[in-house]
Amino acid sequence: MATNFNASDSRPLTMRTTETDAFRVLVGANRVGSFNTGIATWDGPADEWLLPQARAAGRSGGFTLFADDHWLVGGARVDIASRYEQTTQRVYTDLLAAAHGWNLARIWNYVPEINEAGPDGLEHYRAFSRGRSIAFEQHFGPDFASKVSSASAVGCPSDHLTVVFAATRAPTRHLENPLQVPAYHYPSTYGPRAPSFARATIVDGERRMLFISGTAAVRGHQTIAPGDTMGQLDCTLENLAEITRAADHVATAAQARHFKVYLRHPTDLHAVRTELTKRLLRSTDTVSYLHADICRDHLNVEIEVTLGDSPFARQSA
Ligand code: 3EB
Repeated sequence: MATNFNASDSRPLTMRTTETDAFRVLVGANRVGSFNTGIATWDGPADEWLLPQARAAGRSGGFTLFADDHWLVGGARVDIASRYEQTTQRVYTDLLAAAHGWNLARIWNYVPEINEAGPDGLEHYRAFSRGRSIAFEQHFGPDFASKVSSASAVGCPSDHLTVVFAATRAPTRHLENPLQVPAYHYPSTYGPRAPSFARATIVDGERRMLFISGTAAVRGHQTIAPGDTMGQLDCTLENLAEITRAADHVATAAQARHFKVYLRHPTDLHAVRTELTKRLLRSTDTVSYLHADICRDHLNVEIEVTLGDSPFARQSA
């Protein structure tokens, strides 16, 4: 039988040899859901445990679901099979069907070889963004931008796309950062379809929560301090301060704060951690430093935050 090996088949993937420090998303009672991103954890917890009181709630399309009375969390881990746009569109069509009747609050995307180009020359992140956008448009119609939630999309050393979402019965409000062009309005120089996410989502439940999207050195729509990690960190911290202001009381009242810091280069860990410890972090915060490519290839650092005393227990197992 003839076998065709394309470029991505022959490229060795940097899979981790140990499972212990590959970052995993765990869901539900007894961690019944487990989604391994393959991402190396350099410091802090190597997992986040979502909805520890949830029960398994079956499957929908590619998603395994977990639920309690107020929240629905779903995870899918699918072979990307070098078809980024089609695979992403299918996964998001499944996601939006699974979350029907709930309010989307947060989506985490772990995208294999995120900065590599596909056979047609389109960067994988851009193909991913295209598939995601088409799925949103088909589900919500032309006004879909107002429906997108907070999110992150980073690289992962795997051949599987991992997508995890959290949706709620409570009302949600999606926020934008006044210093940044909404991602869904990025010009087409960044790809044929703009990324479908909001800068943050507030959940107005019994206990309020704030999900801040992956935040990087983007001002307007432009990349700031390309290739300069510490310059990018300054801009990222300003962006975080601004979106926190936009969310007002929710952020400042929060006791529990969970950070994930994605770094492209191992050599940046020490300086970034030192700076964040000095300028941002409290002793009660949970922080994981993770090795991941960022969706624009000149970006070296991205930070996401989840705030609120929540049913999301985010600590080491
Ligand atoms: C940016 O501001 C940086 O495509 O879901 C941050 C958060 C970024 C989410 C996504 C991308 C995404 O454009 C990248």
